[in-house]
Amino acid sequence: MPAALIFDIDGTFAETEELHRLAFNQTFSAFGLHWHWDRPLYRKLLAVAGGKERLAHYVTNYVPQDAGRVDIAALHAAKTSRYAEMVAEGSLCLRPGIARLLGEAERLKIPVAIATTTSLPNVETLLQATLGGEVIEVFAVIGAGDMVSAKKPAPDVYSYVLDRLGCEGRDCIAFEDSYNGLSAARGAGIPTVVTPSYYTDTEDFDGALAVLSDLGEPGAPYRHFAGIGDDDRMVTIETLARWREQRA
Ligand code: XBP
Ligand code: MG
Repeated sequence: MPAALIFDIDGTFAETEELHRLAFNQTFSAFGLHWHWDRPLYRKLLAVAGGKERLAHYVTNYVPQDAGRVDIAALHAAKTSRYAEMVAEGSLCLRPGIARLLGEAERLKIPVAIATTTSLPNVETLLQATLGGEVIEVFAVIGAGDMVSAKKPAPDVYSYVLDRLGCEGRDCIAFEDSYNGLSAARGAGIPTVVTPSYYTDTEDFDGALAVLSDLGEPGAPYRHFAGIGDDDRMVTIETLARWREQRA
């Protein structure tokens, strides 16, 4: 059995990045800024993990003339509120297999945790909107946002979560959707299942335990892209245990 399952949020739990992009653009308008992040630009900007870091990168590299007139922290706080409002309205759903695997882990008493770049309020709102109720208590540890100083692809958020779980990386499984996320999890020594998302589908996932279209559901198997798992149809605790053994 894996000692714990550690999930990324953005792109892995749900396809959130279009909503983040929308929230950024609405915030720019509200602040009177003539900035607009279209999809091709946002794809490039996503190389920088973290909203504040992404904004700072954009100002430096795309609109240096505006550097003196923007407060990145204020802009990001407003974007976070706007994003939370949209998530609370129910515009997102969980990707296939997420709720099923969480339920299975809970039944088998396998701890589940979160390791994400986005801020804690965003995680809470997303969990509330998609899983409802007191679900946040299901998670043994949540590593989010500025709880660590170096964001993905640095391994810090995964190390933070492993410390609090009291687990070794090699005994757990991480779930990620991006190159940055895979690098962070692997940097902490965690075998990682990658389910690429809308903005990350062309990235390099070398070194992943498995690369799959999603975690699969009964009657809707995942598509296998790379790594282990080409004979299976759904990611379950049993398949994860077997994959870890085969890889050991
Ligand atoms: C996701 C991110 C996040 C979101 C924005 O990375 O980089 O920054 O785009 O969230 P990952 P915030 O899925 O690898 O954790 O604006 O709240 O930072
Ligand atoms: Mg992600």
